[in-house]
Amino acid sequence: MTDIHSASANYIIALVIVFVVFVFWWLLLRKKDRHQRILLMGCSNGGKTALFSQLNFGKSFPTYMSMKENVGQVANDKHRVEIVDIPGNERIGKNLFDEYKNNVKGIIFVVDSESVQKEVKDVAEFMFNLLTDPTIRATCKEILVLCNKQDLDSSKGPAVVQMLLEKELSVLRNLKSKQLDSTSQDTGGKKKLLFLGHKKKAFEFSQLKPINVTFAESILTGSEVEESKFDTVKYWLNKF
Ligand SMILES: Nc1nc2c(ncn2[C@@H]2O[C@H](COP(=O)(O)OP(=O)(O)O)[C@@H](O)[C@H]2O)c(=O)[nH]1
Ligand SMILES: [Mg+2]
Repeated sequence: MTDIHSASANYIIALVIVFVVFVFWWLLLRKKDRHQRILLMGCSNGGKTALFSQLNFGKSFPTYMSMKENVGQVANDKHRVEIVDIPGNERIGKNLFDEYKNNVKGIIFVVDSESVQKEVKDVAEFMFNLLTDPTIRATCKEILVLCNKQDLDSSKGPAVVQMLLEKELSVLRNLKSKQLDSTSQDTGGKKKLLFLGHKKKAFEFSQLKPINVTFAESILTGSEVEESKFDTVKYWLNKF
């Protein structure tokens, strides 16, 4: 009799333990799910790490060529969002991007507005790969193109950066789809690449709907870090 009692008591205790573990696990998952992840992306030297430092520590430190990601939590008006600074370096950046690209709700694409005209092919190629990534297209709803280094005399403003990128992305998407057509014919394969924008029109960022693309300017280092301009980023972060 006592044996039966102690066996059923053990059984109940085991059930309670399983239940408690399950509840903890569920709460943990829910907490993780509520994380809104924002990626800082763009070619090297644009100012991603300077932005990461400004958002996390309120100032920027001297930066080095980044080899690994920086991950931080930044509070907007409602809650905390996760900010991940991915290095622009091609090989390291690609691996880290693959690691962090799930569940991305927004991207801040940082552009060096001083060198953008000269390096527009590289910047557009970087952006093209990002905008045609199926995982990003499935979850990301907001992109802020931050035209940084506005303190430098020869920097281009957001309207010019937008025009340069739209022009280059138009050329690039046609080139890529032609390349893909010829390789698919060679191999008889049916590889599909997401076509950027409308087929019969020159590319414009507005064609990416439901992804909202906003352009803004910033100064992230030196004595000219202007609060008012940096506020654009904080305002944008409130969308999440
Ligand atoms: N003049 C100027 N330099 C900046 C600005 N933002 C960043 N930098 C500098 O640009 C360089 C690259 O910045 P970093 O944040 O490392 O770029 P990342 O490679 O995109 O992470 C550093 O020397 C920064 O001090 C800015 O607004 N104005
Ligand atoms: Mg960096």
